[in-house]
Amino acid sequence: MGATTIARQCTLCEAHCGILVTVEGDQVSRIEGNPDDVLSKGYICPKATAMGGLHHDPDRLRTPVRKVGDRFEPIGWDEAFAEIGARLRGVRKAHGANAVGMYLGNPAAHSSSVLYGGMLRAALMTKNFYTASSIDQFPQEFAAWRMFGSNVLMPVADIDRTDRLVVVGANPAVSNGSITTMPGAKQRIKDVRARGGSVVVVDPRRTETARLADEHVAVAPGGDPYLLLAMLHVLVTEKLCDERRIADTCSGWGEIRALVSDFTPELAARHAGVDAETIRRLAREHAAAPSAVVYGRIGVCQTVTGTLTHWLINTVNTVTGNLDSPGGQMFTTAPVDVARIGKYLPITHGDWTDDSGTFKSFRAELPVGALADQILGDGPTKIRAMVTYAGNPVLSTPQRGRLAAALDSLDFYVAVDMYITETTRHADIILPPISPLEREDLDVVMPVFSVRNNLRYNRRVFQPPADGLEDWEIMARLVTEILPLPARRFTTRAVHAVFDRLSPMRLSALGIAAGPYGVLRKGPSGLTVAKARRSVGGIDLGPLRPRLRRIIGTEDRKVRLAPRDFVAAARTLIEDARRGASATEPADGFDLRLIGRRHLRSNNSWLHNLPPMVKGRARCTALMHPRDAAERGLADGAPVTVASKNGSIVVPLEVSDDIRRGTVAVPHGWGHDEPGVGWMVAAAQPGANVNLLHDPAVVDAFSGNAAVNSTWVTVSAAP
Ligand SMILES: Nc1nc2c(c(=O)[nH]1)N[C@H]1C(S)=C(S)[C@@H](COP(=O)(O)OP(=O)(O)OC[C@H]3O[C@@H](n4cnc5c(=O)[nH]c(N)nc54)[C@H](O)[C@@H]3O)O[C@H]1N2
Ligand SMILES: Nc1nc2c(c(=O)[nH]1)N[C@H]1C(S)=C(S)[C@@H](COP(=O)(O)OP(=O)(O)OC[C@H]3O[C@@H](n4cnc5c(=O)[nH]c(N)nc54)[C@H](O)[C@@H]3O)O[C@H]1N2
Ligand code: SF4
Ligand SMILES: [Mo]
Repeated sequence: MGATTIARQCTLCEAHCGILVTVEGDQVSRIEGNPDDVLSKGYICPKATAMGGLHHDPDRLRTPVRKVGDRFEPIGWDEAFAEIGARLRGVRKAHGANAVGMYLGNPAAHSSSVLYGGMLRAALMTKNFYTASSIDQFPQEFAAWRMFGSNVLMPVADIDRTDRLVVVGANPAVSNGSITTMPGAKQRIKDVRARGGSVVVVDPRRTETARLADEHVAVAPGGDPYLLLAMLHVLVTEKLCDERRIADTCSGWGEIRALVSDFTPELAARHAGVDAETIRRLAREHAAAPSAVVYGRIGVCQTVTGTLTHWLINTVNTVTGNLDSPGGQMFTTAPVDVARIGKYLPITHGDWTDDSGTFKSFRAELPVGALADQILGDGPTKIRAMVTYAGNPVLSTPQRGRLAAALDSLDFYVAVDMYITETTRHADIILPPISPLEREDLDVVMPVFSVRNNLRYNRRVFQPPADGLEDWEIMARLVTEILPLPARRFTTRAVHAVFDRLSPMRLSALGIAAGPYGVLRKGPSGLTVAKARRSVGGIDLGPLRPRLRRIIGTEDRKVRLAPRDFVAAARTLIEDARRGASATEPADGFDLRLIGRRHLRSNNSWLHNLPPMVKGRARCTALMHPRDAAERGLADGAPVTVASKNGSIVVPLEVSDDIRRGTVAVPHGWGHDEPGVGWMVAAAQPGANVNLLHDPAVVDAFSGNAAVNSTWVTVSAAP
């Protein structure tokens, strides 16, 4: 049988690298990088082959399953939807809309089906809506909302043109960039230096990215706001700011100057864990570079000062003239121009809270730390039924180890996922979408945060099975089951007929037609889906262009440098620091700070079932500095107990001077030793669930984002 090769993208992580998938018969025989891809230019990481592994994985669910006793049995789609509808409507009728909760996980954002995830969320009209965003980019959205008037306006680092890249709390050499999508990040970083620029990495660990840099600054975990405030002090007192541009484009400059006027690098040094001279030099070098960008990501999102830190990152870039300017922080002009639409979306904070009053809603969503208690509690918005879509919150979120029991206690739980995971094993019914290689799609989400404007099309590699459904079709069916339709037996068919005509592909095509390159707008390109379809590596829409004035959502159309509550919180931080106290001080006998880490062959919790992704040394280890290990009498490879006030786990120790003293790093997404999980390869090398150690109530002060890089632990020899 002849081989055929099909161009599409790997949709496992944000990079969405272009791949060439070679198929012989019904088998994927090879996956390579697509040199014609306009964004990734041939780069792929070792995970790309997992697109084939996933497709062929015998543990992947191919039909809906229903829990019978402690096992799952296949069930037909119609029967499944009928039961789900009856159960969800029953809970809503008896207890109201808030009694049905929904959790939406990360892979949902990797196909245009996410539009229908949003539709289901809207149909549910529940206050109990959660996503992985609140352990991820909430602080970045919050800072963007307050500074630029829209949560969507999270600026992207213009890495391909910058003269100076300062990476703070991100490891793009492994992650390939996030909210600055940069497939092949390693080469892009090398290129900064090759064209005469410089690269600095600010991270408690000497990461794979730090190894490519001119300089590694081993900041203390949580030390970044002190570092950035002191950099601003230097920029202000040494008059290194772009005053004209600030006056033209920003408000609040006076407040910023007053705030940092006496917060010297000497005062910041101990709290930042960085010496004063380095802080001074970082500020001066940022101002002196023709273009420069501080790029911050989840390392700093996942701290109690996440929003403040992202505000300060944006502020340092703005006052040095590097906002909305080539080589600095920029905004994309995506084919579906979400940045432009963003300012019309009403964003609110604190419209409601969880029943304990601890967590405030942000953009109509509650921080995920509230989830287990909302199920287990007995308050007015108690969750009695759940829908999860493409998420594994039992492993991916801190819940004091109570989420598994909470999910078991539900009246009804339906999961949309292709595996029986630590989370979905608690479901009454699991609905699996077709494999990613069976999907046709337009990539409309990732271009919103990519380093170049682009549009790329995903071809099907395999025809989906006759009875296979895509995520969006599953969502559409769930919406239909929830809507209060009269004469349901007759009307559902009509509703489906409407939804079928509104596939995400069609909706995206409309969005593109109405967008900045579309046929409905006058312009040179007349971008159409047909053109994207005809390309083998997508359509390049050019470098990022200055455009903030047109898309900014603030009333006076100026960048709000000094949101009052941010300034007040920063002032408290400064005053505490002056008194010697800071967010980075140890507490209660715990003496080590726990942070996370990612591996190139891993992707959150869900690629551990594919042998090529987990071969070799165990990867769920605690990384510790040799002197910290020696002080505790611990040897490399020995099992150790990592304990916090919330729990403990046992993992092998990995000793390395790549990590700052006083800090340990354990990756998340492991802990596959739960009974009844359906991924058998993963269960054989389970690792441990680091989120058992984190306290769900320790969050970023503004957005409620889980602050999992703030946990104090001890490490000792395992018994
Ligand atoms: N301690 C700690 N915790 C963290 C992090 C950290 O750094 N430290 N990082 C956080 C971050 S950034 C994120 S994004 C979250 C991720 O958290 P989650 O999104 O909750 O978890 P994932 O591990 O991505 O699980 C994805 C699930 O979706 C399923 N899936 C994959 N593709 C599809 C698909 O196309 N359709 C459907 N329906 N299902 C699919 C997989 O089988 C898997 O069960 O984890 C967070 N948790
Ligand atoms: N291979 C791989 N790629 C991925 C993923 C994956 O799991 N594996 N996940 C995808 C997802 S969902 C996301 S959101 C992105 C995330 O992309 P990145 O943000 O690049 O993620 P991390 O690799 O976790 O990098 C966070 C860095 O912050 C550092 N850090 C921790 N605490 C602090 C602190 O207080 N201050 C500073 N300055 N640094 C700190 C950590 O040491 C770590 O190097 O990656 C995506 N890509
Ligand atoms: S970086 Fe790897 S996992 Fe992410 S899209 Fe590219 S090939 Fe896939
Ligand atoms: Mo993420």
